[in-house]
Amino acid sequence: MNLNVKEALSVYFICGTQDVVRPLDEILTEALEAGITMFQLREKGEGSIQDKEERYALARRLKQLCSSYHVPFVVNDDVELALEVEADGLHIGQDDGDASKIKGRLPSSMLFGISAYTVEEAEQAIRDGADYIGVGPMYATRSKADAKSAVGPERIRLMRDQGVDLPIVAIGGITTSHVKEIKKAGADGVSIISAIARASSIEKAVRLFKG
Ligand code: TZP
Ligand code: MG
Repeated sequence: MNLNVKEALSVYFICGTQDVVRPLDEILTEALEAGITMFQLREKGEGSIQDKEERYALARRLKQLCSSYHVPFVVNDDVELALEVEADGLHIGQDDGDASKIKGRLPSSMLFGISAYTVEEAEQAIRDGADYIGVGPMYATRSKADAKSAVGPERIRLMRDQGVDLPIVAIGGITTSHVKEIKKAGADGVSIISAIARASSIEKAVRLFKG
């Protein structure tokens, strides 16, 4: 997939079955209809699907759904799964293994995202071959059990000031009211779980996130 990374990061919806109270396929369809620019399957934590076959079937189905809207499909954490379903991207955190080794296993066309909390982690992610970094949590979040303390958009500003020029997506506790300050700090986009997955109107939420 030949994609513009910064554009794809614009409204980056992240979700797993543990995050929703109605079928994920249905929620993702609404989000795609509304114009999300990328999707990440993050099947993780309490309530997530543990059965491998079931996880793979879910990933295949959601990848197909994203393709029909020409929206990149990214897999969180799981290299094997990303390779198996030929995902458009893989996203890993700081605890998911040696990033440069993981990068070496991916087809060159596969988008590679890394979460970075500090300037040092951002610089390391660049050396490891990341195509973008996810920075956060921006604000307090309930969607990640082991989330670190919130750093706010100032962290993105600091990274930009220190010369980090990779595409950046902000994450963590983001609502539609935060978009302006996050972009102003130097982010290329926002990534969101609950403010889309649990929105009373997904269409309206995505429209507001698009700005
Ligand atoms: N990484 C840092 S915060 C977070 C992840 C996966 C959760 C973001 O979810 P929400 O509901 O948008 O705060
Ligand atoms: Mg991870």
